[in-house]
Amino acid sequence: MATEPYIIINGHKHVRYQENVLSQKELLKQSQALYSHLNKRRSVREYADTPVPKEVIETLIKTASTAPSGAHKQPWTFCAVSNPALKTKIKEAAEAEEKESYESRMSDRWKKDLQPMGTNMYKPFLEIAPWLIIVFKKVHDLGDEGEKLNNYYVNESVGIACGMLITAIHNAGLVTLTHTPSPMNFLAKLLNRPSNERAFLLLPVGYPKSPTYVPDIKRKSLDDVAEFYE
Ligand code: IYR
Repeated sequence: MATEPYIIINGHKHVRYQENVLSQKELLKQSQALYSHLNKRRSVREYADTPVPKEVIETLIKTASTAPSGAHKQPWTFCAVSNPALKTKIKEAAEAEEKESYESRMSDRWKKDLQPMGTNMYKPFLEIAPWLIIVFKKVHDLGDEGEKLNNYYVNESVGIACGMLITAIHNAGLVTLTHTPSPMNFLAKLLNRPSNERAFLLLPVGYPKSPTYVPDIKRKSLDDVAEFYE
């Protein structure tokens, strides 16, 4: 039987999915190769000021934007900042919030949990990294007349897109960090974002400073994170 290039379901066109059927041996090889590659990823807080071409950042953002999302609404905006004056403003505002957090908002227990990571209120990477990608979630869309249009599972969708962005950054040979200054509303102001957008995550992107040291953490074993029901 000839396969159709597309079919219609409920009046909507469905195109044929490009299948990629691998042997069991190939499945194992591919899954192990990605695991071994991603297991080398580390959050890095010290950056070189070496430039990264804009086209690379554009490709990383396009990759993140392939993420699945509720009703395919793609409820995100990725703001990529390389402008030095703007990076300085972001650093100053983030450090002001972080100072407040470290000095009064965060509990002693929280600060104790963070001690092995060596974090503090100073965020020099916000100026040194060649790019900052600030991810905004769209709590709703705006129609042509400014009316609110629903988005669905916004946090899940944007979280998945951020995971794919982090993967893409690592795969490109660059490093990043999931920076969450809190509260983050200063980012929407500094970047003039529309009323339907809220800052979700800030990711510096660049080469690591050489040499760079990261905390000697261990990842949980498969047994610690998985249960199988066969
Ligand atoms: N946002 C603060 C504090 C912080 C919180 C957690 I949870 C971390 O894993 C790391 C840092 C900061 O950026 O320092």
